[in-house]
Amino acid sequence: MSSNESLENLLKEERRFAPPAELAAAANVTAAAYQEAKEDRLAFWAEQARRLSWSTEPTETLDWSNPPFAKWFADGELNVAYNCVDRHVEAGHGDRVAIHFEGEPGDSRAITYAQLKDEVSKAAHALTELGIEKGDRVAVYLPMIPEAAVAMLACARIGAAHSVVFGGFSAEAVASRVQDADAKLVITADGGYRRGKPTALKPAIDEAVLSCPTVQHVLVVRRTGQETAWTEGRDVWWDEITSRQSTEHTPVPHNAEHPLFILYTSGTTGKPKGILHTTGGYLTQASYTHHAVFDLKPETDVYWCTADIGWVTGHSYIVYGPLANGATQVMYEGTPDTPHQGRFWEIIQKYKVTLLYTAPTAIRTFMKWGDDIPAKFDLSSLRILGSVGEPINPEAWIWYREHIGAGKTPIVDTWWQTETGAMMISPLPGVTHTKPGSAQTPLPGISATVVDDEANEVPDGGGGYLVLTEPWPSMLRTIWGDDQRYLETYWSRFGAGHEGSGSDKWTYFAGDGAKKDEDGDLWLLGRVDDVMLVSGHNISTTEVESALVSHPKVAEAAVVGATDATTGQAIAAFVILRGSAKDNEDLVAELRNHVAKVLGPIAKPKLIQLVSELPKTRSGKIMRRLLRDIAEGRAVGDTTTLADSTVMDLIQSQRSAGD
Ligand code: 6R9
Repeated sequence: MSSNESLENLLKEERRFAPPAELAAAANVTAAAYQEAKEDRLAFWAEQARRLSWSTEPTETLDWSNPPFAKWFADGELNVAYNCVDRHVEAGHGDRVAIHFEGEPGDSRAITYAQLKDEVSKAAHALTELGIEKGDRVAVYLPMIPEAAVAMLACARIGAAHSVVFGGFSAEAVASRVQDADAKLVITADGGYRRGKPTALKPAIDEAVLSCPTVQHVLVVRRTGQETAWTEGRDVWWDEITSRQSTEHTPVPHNAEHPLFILYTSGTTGKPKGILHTTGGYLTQASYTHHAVFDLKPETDVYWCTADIGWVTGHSYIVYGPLANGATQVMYEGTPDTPHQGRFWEIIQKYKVTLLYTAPTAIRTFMKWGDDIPAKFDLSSLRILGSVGEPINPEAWIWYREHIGAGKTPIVDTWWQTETGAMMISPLPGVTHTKPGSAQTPLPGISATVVDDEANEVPDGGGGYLVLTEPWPSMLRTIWGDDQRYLETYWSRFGAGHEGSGSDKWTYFAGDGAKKDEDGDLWLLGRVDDVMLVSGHNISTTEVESALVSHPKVAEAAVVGATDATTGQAIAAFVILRGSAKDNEDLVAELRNHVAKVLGPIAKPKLIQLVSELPKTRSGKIMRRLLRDIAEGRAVGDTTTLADSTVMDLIQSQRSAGD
């Protein structure tokens, strides 16, 4: 992309929503925070670090003497599990529910902070009995059950880094991650419930560990009770080993820069990157952002994040942020349509959920299922709605606000990454006048902007690449075992890390396209690899998708650029209709014209294919690479990270039926 042909500013959004007066009046964080952080960013973060209980208070905030390798609060010491559990019990909140667990088959369990402390303590002793020591790595491969949080906190407590791997990944995917981290222990379950039936998990681990010589034990949580193959001496039942441990466990302090976890992100090519997060800075920002962006009032709020624990959102906004803040939260094991398509709304009604955090992919699925489903439930407890994972299309944003938020709850569209560890760009619910589809403003203490190819900051109204221009507390520290790849992937495109740049400023390249609107607000436009070049114009897949979703008959759309002899790339769109909409001969023409009207004729898709599903990762991101394979008539590439591997066959058959 050249600077004079940067991402086009095609989509105009004029709607604005002021924060509710009542919320603004009592908000945890006000506009003053931006000013305070601007005056002295490091003092601001030092103050936020005081949200935590330190066994040794840090005297130093940031050590950036060896960029891009950061140290935050480097002379401080703390225990993350103590901060997430014990201190709430000591403060007299032991009877507060930490987790309302809702199993897919309908079983439920309420776990108080006092009980959580006992569970984490027993698990910490069990890990020690199994030979796990400070500095070791433990792989976690579990369904969405409370033991997943307990296992992570037990690792944190004794100073072993966890590496959580999605319960849906194959044996091969698990093996490569376990090998890369040299994990000594794998924690798994017999199985979990998904789509109404028990799904085995342990067989994948049995297969994976055959090629993982560092693994000494497999610790197995009993969830489904299904028949499970057993290797004597290696395998240990979780309930058997934990039940004989003491509920008292003294948390030992760890240095602020001690590794807390590794989480693998797939990346577009090559082997997965093990993103390393450490202790003090990570917990500071996870806790602060959860407090600020969800305006959490721990005494009265009921929070629910629908992410899986195997995704970074589950780490920062199910386990560490909310528990550090003493929140009461819902944890749900299953899928949104089991046993019926109103399951989420039923859960919100049952627990009177006040704060909901979910992904655009889920919201668009609910749009597809129809407005009448949420309308059957009492959702009046909700006061803030969050979104994460992908750009949220303006129409999906409006639908979320209207049909879930009764037309009045603020929507916080939170941009961040596995690498950033915690939220970076988001509205503040009591401050920001929100705009559908825009993440808007860097949070207090965060520096983000948009640059062109030559690393020049673009003016308001311009587009280019999202960059982060100052280090932040929860930033990744490196790629596990590969400092060089860390440098090359994130720090060598712009700024001081770029050869010959002449700049002494280190600049983090996020890999996302973005634009600044006339007010200077930020719009995220998807991964830069997904930007299309049509007849010399850069067009973002996100904007064409949003234009399609703004048509009343469309629920969801995925757009890719397919090689084209005349235009370089041609726009190909895969479209899912809303529940009530009917396909007819003119619809494709109508949709093409609609895009031309909203964005201009240049953005008119050459091909529109109606489909019933889209290929998505387990965290709900559309895998456009696979759709590009179809649009260009190639064999479909690697599908191992797909949530449902049958989707590609389905799309192929719908494509040939449409031809
Ligand atoms: C938290 C998470 C990171 C990538 C990121 C971007 C996309 C996430 C977004 C968003 C637009 C948002 N992304 N949140 N794009 N608006 N609010 O998703 O982490 O799985 O590492 O993905 O997700 O493309 O670069 P991760």
